[in-house]
Amino acid sequence: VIWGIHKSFHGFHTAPWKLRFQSSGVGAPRWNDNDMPEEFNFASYVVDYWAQMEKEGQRDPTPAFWWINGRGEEVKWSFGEVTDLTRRVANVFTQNCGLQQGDYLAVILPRVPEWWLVAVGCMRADEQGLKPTAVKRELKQAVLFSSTGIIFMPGTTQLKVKDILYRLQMSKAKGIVTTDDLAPAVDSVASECPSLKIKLLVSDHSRKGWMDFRSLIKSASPEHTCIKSKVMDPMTIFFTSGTTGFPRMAKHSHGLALRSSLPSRKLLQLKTSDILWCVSDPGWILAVFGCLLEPWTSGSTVFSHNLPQFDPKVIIQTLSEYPITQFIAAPMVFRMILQQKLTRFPTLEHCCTGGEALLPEVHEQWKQQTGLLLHEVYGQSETGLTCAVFRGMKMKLGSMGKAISPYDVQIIDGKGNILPPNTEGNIGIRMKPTKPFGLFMCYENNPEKTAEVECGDFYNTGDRATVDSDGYFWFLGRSDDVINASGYRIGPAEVENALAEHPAVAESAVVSSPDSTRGEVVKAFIVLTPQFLSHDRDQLTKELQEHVKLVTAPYKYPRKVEFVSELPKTVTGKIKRNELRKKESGQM
Ligand code: BCO
Repeated sequence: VIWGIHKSFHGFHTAPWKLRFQSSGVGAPRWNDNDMPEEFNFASYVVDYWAQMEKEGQRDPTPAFWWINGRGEEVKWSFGEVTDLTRRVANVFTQNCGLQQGDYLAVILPRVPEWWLVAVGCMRADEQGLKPTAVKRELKQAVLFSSTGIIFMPGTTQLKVKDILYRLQMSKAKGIVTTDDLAPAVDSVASECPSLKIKLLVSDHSRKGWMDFRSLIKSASPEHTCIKSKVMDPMTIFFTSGTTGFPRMAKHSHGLALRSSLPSRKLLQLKTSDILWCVSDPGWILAVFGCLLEPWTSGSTVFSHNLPQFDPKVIIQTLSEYPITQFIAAPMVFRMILQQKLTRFPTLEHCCTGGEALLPEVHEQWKQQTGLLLHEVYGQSETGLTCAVFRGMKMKLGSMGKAISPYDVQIIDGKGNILPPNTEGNIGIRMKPTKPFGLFMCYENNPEKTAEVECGDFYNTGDRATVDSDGYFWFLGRSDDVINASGYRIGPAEVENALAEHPAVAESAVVSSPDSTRGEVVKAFIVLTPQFLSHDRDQLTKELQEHVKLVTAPYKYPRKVEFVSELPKTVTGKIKRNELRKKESGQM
């Protein structure tokens, strides 16, 4: 039981709501496709709206949030409870922690209920939030306030000490929220992060130097007036890998959340009675979309299973035992489920996948074994959802569907010229003359990289594709050296830097390599230092893999290793990764 909140807390099941809407009632969108309201805040416009609907008896008596952990613990919250708890969290941030609007908060949490509270609490946080509105108005007239909340920066729990240090230093984060598992790593680098003032621990135990998040929430006031954020005010940052260097900070505005409210985004056609389970790690934009924005915008139930380790058998069991109606996961998850003995899932109606290309045969097998279609979505940390096979739309096998409004998605050449149908080029999103909401604002503190991805009037995704005359996009691959393995975007330099720290590695080149199970995996070509030349290669491979898992997030480790005497290079000494990639895909 999470700090006393379980299904009987606040008596969700006994709430005497009167049903005015049928259980099939679709969550009404309140904006049109190209409307750009001046203000938008997911906490007040969505969460509080549904809390009010509940109060008026206009929403099904299904929970807003349903969490299990496989060890018999369960949490169920109504929207009213989410409103109450996230207001408390906003007060914890602003009153107990002294965080201010625009401060950065690193959030490195597994799938625990507090992840939702932190995200929404950040969105609504206003350091004047406890003051009556009239007083706030007067204060605002006196001082020019920023109108954003606290900017939350999700990160996967696979991050290691160096990754955490890099993130805290790059962002100058004022605070971090994490669990017992990663607190020692944070402590080991905290002295190198002068901006870090607040450490919040999600745990049943206390730890020296850390604030106890759970007890602070319990004792905080549930009164908090949500910040009036503008659509283009910053809301969140995702760290995302590029071809060179370390991950960049893709900064998003509240417009990212507004996109979920558009009528054209009848992507999943969620109803208030739907129960949506998205298994993405909370560190990725897919989780922000699938575990938070999309389901709650429609007033649906978010389902979550705190899986410490990925196990397809547990996924199958959960889909069979709980009344889940919609399921979102990376293609790799569907591939792993298909390797098991499947049963049909009694309540499942709709499945959606994204993060890496979906192979047509996976779609076919899924359809055969479950009777359900697999709907592909495409997007990046910079763009959020960009293309999709909408529910009910005609499906073209192998296509990732059509552009999602308000994005104008085109296939462009290297100068930003629009290419005709069925011509290979880069996927571009129009950003001039007007940047659409939902598209990232910039790479924080990195105007060079931000400028690099601008191409004429477009944001250049760096992904190659074609579009047919019906507007369906067909993904082809990356135009650069970035690797997409199991739905993770991995910069080769991050893996090469980790390998370089091992005494056996003189130099290395990391590229993607096709793989029958995982689609693509990370492969390292390694030139050994003289003293390791006589070492057992299998042993060395294992040692290097374990080494990478230790120094950086383990999902990046090279699943394939090849020892070579030299690396192919240009006359200026640049590694020709392209050549290695071609060799891997059998083109050479
Ligand atoms: O393969 P190994 O068993 O040797 O190693 C695995 C893990 O066991 C290991 N590991 C994980 N945590 C560790 C650890 N080792 C040491 N310490 C830790 N704390 O490291 C390896 C990690 O690989 P993995 O994450 O691929 O593991 P696994 O278990 O095979 O997981 C499979 C998937 C499918 C669950 C996982 O790959 C996954 O979640 N993929 C999806 C990622 C995703 O959601 N991408 C979406 C990004 S957002 C986006 O693209 C926009 C789309 C709209």
